[in-house]
Amino acid sequence: MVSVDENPPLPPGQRERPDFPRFGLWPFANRFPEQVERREIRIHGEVEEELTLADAFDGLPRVEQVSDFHCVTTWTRRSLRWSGVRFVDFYEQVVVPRARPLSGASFLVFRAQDGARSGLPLVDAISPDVLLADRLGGEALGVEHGVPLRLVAPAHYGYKSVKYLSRIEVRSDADYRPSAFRFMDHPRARVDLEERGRWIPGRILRHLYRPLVKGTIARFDRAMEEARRRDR
Ligand SMILES: Nc1nc2c(c(=O)[nH]1)N[C@H]1C(S)=C(S)[C@@H](COP(=O)(O)O)O[C@H]1N2
Ligand SMILES: [Mo]
Repeated sequence: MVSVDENPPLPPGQRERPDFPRFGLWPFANRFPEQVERREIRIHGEVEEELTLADAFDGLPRVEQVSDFHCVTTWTRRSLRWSGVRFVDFYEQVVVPRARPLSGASFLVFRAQDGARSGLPLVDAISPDVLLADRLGGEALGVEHGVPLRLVAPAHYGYKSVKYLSRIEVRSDADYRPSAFRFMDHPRARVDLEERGRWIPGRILRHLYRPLVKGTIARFDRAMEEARRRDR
């Protein structure tokens, strides 16, 4: 009998969750996007032409992708259905011809409307499974998950999948200030290699992070509730 493995094993140190909680570093729980109407994005840094695009998707083919999402604190949500454009299409068809990155361009820093930021080597960012997404599960992204635009980089820990994305800086080095302490930000953060952070091995970090999950989710939930009450 042939057995089909419908539930491939989770990456090292991860545990599955049935839900997809709003999540992040504590200071970001109470910060929200200022503008949710336009998929506007600014390209700056080591480029010949800095520019602001009114619509990052302009003319690019829309794609759907089902992928798992892995937070560095060890929770995984499987099979999320994203819709958006491939980051590689955006980079090659918009950023390269219009902003014209300088020859040494090798690293991208992603910045968000809430002040969060993280970076990825260009080689990782142009992997075909990296998306600029504006829809999740057949619906427009909400404030919980990154309206109006977020990065989705499924092979990397969740902190690389910047929500409320508003700026992309092109660099020739990986030197940027991450949202968290530097030891918490690995320049690549590949899930399969358990690159949770730098200097401290992922196998150790997983035990330090796991106890933080519950409280963080509660804090982000509470902040969301308060924001909804304010807006009513
Ligand atoms: N702008 C922004 N992007 C962010 C964060 C954040 O707080 N702000 N948190 C990161 C972390 S640690 C994770 S695990 C995911 C969580 O995505 P979700 O809130 O849509 O579940 O977003 C990432 N991107
Ligand atoms: Mo995370």
